[in-house]
Amino acid sequence: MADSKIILVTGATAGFGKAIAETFAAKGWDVIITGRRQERLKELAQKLTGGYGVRVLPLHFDVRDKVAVNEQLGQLPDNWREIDVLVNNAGLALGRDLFDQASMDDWEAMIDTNIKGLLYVSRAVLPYFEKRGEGHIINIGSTAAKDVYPMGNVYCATKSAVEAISKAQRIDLLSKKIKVTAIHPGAAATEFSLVRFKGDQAESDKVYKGYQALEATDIADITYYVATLPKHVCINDLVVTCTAQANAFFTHKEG
Ligand code: NDP
Ligand code: 8X3
Repeated sequence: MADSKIILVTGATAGFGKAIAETFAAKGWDVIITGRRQERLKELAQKLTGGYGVRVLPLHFDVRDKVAVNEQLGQLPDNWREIDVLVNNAGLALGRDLFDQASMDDWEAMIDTNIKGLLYVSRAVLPYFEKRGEGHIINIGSTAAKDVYPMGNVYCATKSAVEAISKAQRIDLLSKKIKVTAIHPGAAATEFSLVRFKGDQAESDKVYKGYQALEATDIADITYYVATLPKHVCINDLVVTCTAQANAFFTHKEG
């Protein structure tokens, strides 16, 4: 479709990113999907092209690898350069430990992914927005950006950084007509906790027990709403929790 729109979603192999790619494809958008798990990217690409007849460009790289980010995103094929929306979604928490006991490797992986990866991808995509004279960056933050919770230490810090970077991008890119939105979800049942607890399914299940957490599709629908507002309207900062959650500290659980 000559006039179809293009969205680039990082971390599209699971959770929010996958749901966002599906939601936009279902609305006829062409999608660039990225992640480290190549097989999952391939499967999703087949599903989206087969299901919705849209174009899909799967790009396989680690957002922590600055060289790979620039190689993959710096020279997109000509017919993929008119990107309308970038969703900086790839991210993770690793561990939930006291400050004096947490793993330094986990801290570094979160900082490198959630902060540096977001910066690398943003800078690689900006030239396309600048050439077009418009664009929209949607950064996935967290309620962890708004409040630091016990044993959340560096994960919360990385999401505070996402909030600060979003504000900085909005200010510095204002004259280039680039919208910047930070979406801050609360607890959502994705692979997030399985990753955080390093494959411990029982620990992950405990996080979502006794209440109905957000689902990935909730965030995908909200992202679609945010991305399709009129050109002169920009949602800057959006906190979204399930009804049972008041903030990063308080969730009403039953049973
Ligand atoms: P998932 O674990 O389900 O998905 C995370 C995605 O990020 C995967 O596609 C993964 O792909 C990708 N990713 C992780 N590390 C890297 C990396 N180094 N390079 C490239 N891609 C990477 O989690 P969610 O969907 O829940 O998380 C998405 C975002 O939402 C994260 O930024 C998270 O912090 C945030 N968030 C999550 C909440 C929740 O409760 N679920 C709440 C608030 C915010 P792959 O492994 O294939 O590389
Ligand atoms: C994910 C939500 O509460 O685990 O960012 O920090 S939480």
